[in-house]
Amino acid sequence: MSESGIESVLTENRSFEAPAAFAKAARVKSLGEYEALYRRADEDPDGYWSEVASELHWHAPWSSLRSGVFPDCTWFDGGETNLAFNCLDAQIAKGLGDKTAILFEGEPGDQQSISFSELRAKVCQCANALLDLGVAKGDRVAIYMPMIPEAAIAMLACARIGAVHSVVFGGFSAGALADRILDAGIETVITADGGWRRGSVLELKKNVDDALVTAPVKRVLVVKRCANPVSWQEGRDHWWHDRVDAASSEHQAPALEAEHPLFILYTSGTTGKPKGIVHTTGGYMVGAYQSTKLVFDLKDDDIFWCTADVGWITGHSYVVYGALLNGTTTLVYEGAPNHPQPDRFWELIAKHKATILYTAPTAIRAFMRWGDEWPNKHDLSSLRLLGTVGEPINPSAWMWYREVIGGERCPIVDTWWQTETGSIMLSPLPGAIATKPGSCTRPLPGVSAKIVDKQGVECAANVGGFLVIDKPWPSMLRTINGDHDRFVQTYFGEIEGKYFAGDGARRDPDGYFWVMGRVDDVINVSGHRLSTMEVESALVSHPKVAEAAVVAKPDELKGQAIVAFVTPMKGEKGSSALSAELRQHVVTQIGALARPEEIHFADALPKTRSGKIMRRLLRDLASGNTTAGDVSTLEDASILTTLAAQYGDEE
Ligand code: 7RM
Repeated sequence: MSESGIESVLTENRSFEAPAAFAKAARVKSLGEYEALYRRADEDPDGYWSEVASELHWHAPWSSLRSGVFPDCTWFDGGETNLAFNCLDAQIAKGLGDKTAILFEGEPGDQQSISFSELRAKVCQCANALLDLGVAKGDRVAIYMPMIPEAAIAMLACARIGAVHSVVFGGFSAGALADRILDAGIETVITADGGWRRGSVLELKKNVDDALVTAPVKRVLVVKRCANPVSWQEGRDHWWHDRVDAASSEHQAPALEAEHPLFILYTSGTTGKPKGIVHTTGGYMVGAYQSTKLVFDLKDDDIFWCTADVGWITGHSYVVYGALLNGTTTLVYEGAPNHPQPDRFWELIAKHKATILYTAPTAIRAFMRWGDEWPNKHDLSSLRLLGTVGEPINPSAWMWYREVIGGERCPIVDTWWQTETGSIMLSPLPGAIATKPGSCTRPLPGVSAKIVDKQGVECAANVGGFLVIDKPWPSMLRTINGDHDRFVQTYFGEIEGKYFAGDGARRDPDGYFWVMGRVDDVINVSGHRLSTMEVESALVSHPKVAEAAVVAKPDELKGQAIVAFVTPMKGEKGSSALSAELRQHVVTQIGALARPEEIHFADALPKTRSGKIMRRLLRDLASGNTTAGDVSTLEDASILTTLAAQYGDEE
């Protein structure tokens, strides 16, 4: 048995109860209460979701709670609401006007505390500025910003006027931004002159300028963040401080139909082209609201820190919408976790008295490696709850998180979900569900998750299978932008009548879910989703490349690392210079997150008789000479390979 296998046996049956005081104060206080709530939601989903939705403000009530069946479901038909109104005006009406909504710290150390009233004023100003510039309901707006309050303000302003936002992570290249602008039909880009990252300026406006050469838009709104010189196109480019600061801070939030599109967020699938996942107003709002409240067991005085960038779904649902919908203070930090030193996160927690920390396993593994002395220098006693998301967490990182960051008193919520699901699907409810290191435990009330085989038959305990959701939920994606057939085929074409997430998982005899990883060609590098084909397309777009195959290998820090096998064009030779050139080419095409860790040159790639590249062989090759460490604990390679073969991407 491998070292990682031993660890998994040792930890699998360790379970941790929350401290009694935590459970006593929790919204859901015991396993029995959770199970009763779960059963209730399962037996009467309409009753359950209508109760949840009624806690929010509706300009007009829905006439039908849910219509249709997979894949074409709609929620709250006839209902009208406004997400930004619920995040802001409704909180102010509850008396929270003076409460801090956004607590911000920039990488250079600048701070802002923005109350709900102030945030509403800023959002209204931005909404009015967008309207003045000609942005209308239904128009698509790209947001390409650093993690500064203006990013959240821009999102909320779009939501307020019914413009559909598409946030593009600031780490994506100009090329990736251009692809998204074209696919989403973007007419307006909101950006900044730059953002701070490890002491240097991330040149966002410059990337926008480069993207607009091939993907022109009508207007660009630019926040001055770094006093960084930028080039300017009169008539197209507008400064935020000219337009937004001058606009009125009064704006009546219009009633928007529940199914009005709220945002498009691109995520990688199995092909070379990222998918524009479409979420709609009412259902997404209900999912983000309820999941934040239950999973993080929110209290009035919480300071909630979700470290994700707003360029990812986690930033959408938990930095911005879920927190504000619950009237919770959300902490926003602009920069790197190790700038100026590896204790920046712990310094922030101590300074701002954060009570909840929600971050990714890859970050936890980096902190582990940097050493306990960094967290130990700081008073982390304000923390009461910890969360993880984005990839399977190896039990040793989980234990470190619990002991060193949580002081053994904070429950850990390991939350499984996806861009497509909109909100958390599987997670412990802290206080009610005992945790096991590496398991995301049980489904949230209202979520019907199963492990099935290819025929859709439920697997026995501990037998690996496909993770599916077999009943509609409010925050599910509605379509893929511009490609409804692909939506139907991708998510509902694999397993009859069920939403297939792309992950392999098993359930233990206690009913706990253990997610092992993707069974398709999606890879997960530091919690970032990429497709092998996307990286392959980037490589073959280079003139010296004839053919490329990309696979992932286990990586102790990143979870998975990208390994590329490249056949150079006739007359070209593989060399370290070419390798460096190709790695840089991928960065330019997609972004630094897709940079291959290794490039191997080969005269030919191994293929089957039918001409398919034998990825399994390449995967074995790529992983063979590495020590798997404990990162592969959950990612039981053999089970995944078997599942992948059933799934059909292998010979
Ligand atoms: C929220 C997010 C989704 C993919 C998903 C999984 C993996 C996410 C966990 C996880 C194991 C977890 N959205 N994943 N959370 N795997 N345990 N708690 O990450 O669309 O970017 O990625 O991430 O493979 O399918 S995402």
